[in-house]
Amino acid sequence: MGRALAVVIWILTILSVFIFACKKWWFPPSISEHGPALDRQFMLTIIIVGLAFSAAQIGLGYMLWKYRATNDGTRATYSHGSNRLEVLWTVITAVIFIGLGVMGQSVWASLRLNAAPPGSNQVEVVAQQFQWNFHYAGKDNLFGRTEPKFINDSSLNFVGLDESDPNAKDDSVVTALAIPVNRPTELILRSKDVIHSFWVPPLRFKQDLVPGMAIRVHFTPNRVGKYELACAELCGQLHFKMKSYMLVLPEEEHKALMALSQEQFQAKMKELLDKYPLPETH
Ligand SMILES: [Cu+2]
Repeated sequence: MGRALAVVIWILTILSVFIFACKKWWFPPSISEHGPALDRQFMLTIIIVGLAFSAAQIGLGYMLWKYRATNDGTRATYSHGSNRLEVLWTVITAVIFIGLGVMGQSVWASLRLNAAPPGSNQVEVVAQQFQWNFHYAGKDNLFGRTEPKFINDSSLNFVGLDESDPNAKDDSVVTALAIPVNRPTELILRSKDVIHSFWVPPLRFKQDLVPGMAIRVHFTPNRVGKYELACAELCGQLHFKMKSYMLVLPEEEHKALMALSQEQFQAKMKELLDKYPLPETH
């Protein structure tokens, strides 16, 4: 029985490692400047934990095999183990995991803790059950004032835009995100009700939207196209419907879009969403 269990554990180990190593179910290609650094960090982590996992499972199988029940009458002996070894592998594990955390935090922090570069394209994002609202500043590059008391879903004022503010005149609010390629974009993320999560896998970006907070994040997409945008937080019954698209547009096309009025913007957005196909999945 001990031998059989050992073999099962080894087979499971090989299968688990194979699932990752064959890369059949893997990330879509990166479309952001920080993507490759994040992928490198991910690979480093997966290789190190993969080695630790394999060593632990092979060792577990070996112990099952070696100390299996036998009929030769030998009695089990007690071992207290080794305090020195305990301390050693605890320290090694701590160093490895804290080290990986420290290495990874520079990419993470550069997108979240550092201010966006000056001249970044800004979009205000307001999430709600179960819809994404993207608020664009329009031609004047100034966001109209928003206030919770102006929020009125039935008259389609999802973000609470103050219509009396002159800066709001050229603003647009649509349910899809359009940003320029090769230029930093800053998102200001808010939620009206519960926690949602902005997630575009090829962008290598995921960030929660928390009620009561305006969370600023920034990134630079470097490939034109249409990408799926999902809510990655189970936010209610219709959570699965909370999806949209992110369009990464050539600079000129983006500029032309930003100059349009709300209705034209909406129509043009529809046209662009039809124009760009989703990337092929492999
Ligand atoms: Cu959601």
